[in-house]
Amino acid sequence: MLHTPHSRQHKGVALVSLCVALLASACGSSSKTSATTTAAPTATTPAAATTPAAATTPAAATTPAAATTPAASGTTAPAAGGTIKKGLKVYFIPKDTLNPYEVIADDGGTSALKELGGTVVVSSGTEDTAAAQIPSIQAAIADKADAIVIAGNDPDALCPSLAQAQAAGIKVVAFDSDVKCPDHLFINQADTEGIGRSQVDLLASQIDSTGEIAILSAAATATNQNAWIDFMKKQLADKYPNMKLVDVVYGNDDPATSLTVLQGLLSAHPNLKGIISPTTVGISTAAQYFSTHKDLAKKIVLTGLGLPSQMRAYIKDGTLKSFALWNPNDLGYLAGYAAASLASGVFTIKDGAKFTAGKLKDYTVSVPADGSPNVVLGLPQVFDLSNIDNFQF
Ligand code: RAM
Repeated sequence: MLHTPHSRQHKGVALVSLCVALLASACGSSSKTSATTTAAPTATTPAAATTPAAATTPAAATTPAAATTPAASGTTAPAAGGTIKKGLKVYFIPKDTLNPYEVIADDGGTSALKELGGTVVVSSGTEDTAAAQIPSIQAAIADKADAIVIAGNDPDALCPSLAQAQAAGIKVVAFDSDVKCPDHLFINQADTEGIGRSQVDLLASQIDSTGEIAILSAAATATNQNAWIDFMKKQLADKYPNMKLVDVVYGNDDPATSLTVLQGLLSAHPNLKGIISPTTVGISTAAQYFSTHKDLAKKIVLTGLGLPSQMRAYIKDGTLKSFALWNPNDLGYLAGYAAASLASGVFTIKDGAKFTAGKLKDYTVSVPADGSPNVVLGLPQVFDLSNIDNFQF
């Protein structure tokens, strides 16, 4: 399912609460209180996990202010019963600390814990690898964190470290990109199948469902992109016999690498009609390149998943027509509430378990036969010239 630009005008509140579904795809360091801090990585951490400079950080996401914030004193009573403990410490471990998307998501987590009287520590490496995240898991254990919220750079390689954390009593929540480890909850940004299939539909509608296409992805081990790509392939097989996927390249959510693999793609496939980049780093890199190579922009349709704040200029100058996303700030906020609720024993991870996520209201855990227990934030939104100015994240 997808929100299309004409389904509504954005009012600055959670996408999930306002949207009308129009299009259905098959769906099936140091820490201090009340502020996000970036933990100093351990000696084994590759590069310092620093908060990106303000210039590279997109405008703050549209989290509504005080009106929706629960009272700061006392405890917050979620619908499922039980109370969230004060003073919780939650480690947010994004894919990396430089990606503006991840920064916005982590900010959402910080807002959630602030509402709940706890703190967030943001810690990760600067490259999208499991190895760069493991020191941050170790730091969370050493720091006696109550919960870890992690965007997995790899589905399996983080499991031994996360198991150590769980053995130390730390609750584990994955968000954005899942891990295939036991006993954790996955906060999914939107239905995985719906994202994958609708990305292909978005491109198909602009290339007459015909021609060679390619994917510019993030890290080759990223669980989220790989799951979306699997459904893109299914959608192509099911609905678009005249579209041919000729290549998938991986830019590791690093702008320089994304540009290099994009240029390789373009020279290897001179007849390319379309590119899907299901990563905010990939699509913004490609859009920037196309905006200065107008011949390419005329010949090749670009779409994917992007931040409106990064893509606005390229929609306005006609480099691309449309792309999709959800509100990453809400994703982090929901993950923060889930982590705090789990750490407080408000709910346990089982099918049908319920918890309340502040301004985003109520969520129910579902346990699919072949995947992680999860909750889904909501529906993706399509952005184009008609609505791009309504979104600030
Ligand atoms: C990038 C990251 C992230 C993904 C978004 C759409 O920022 O790869 O994991 O969810 O794009």
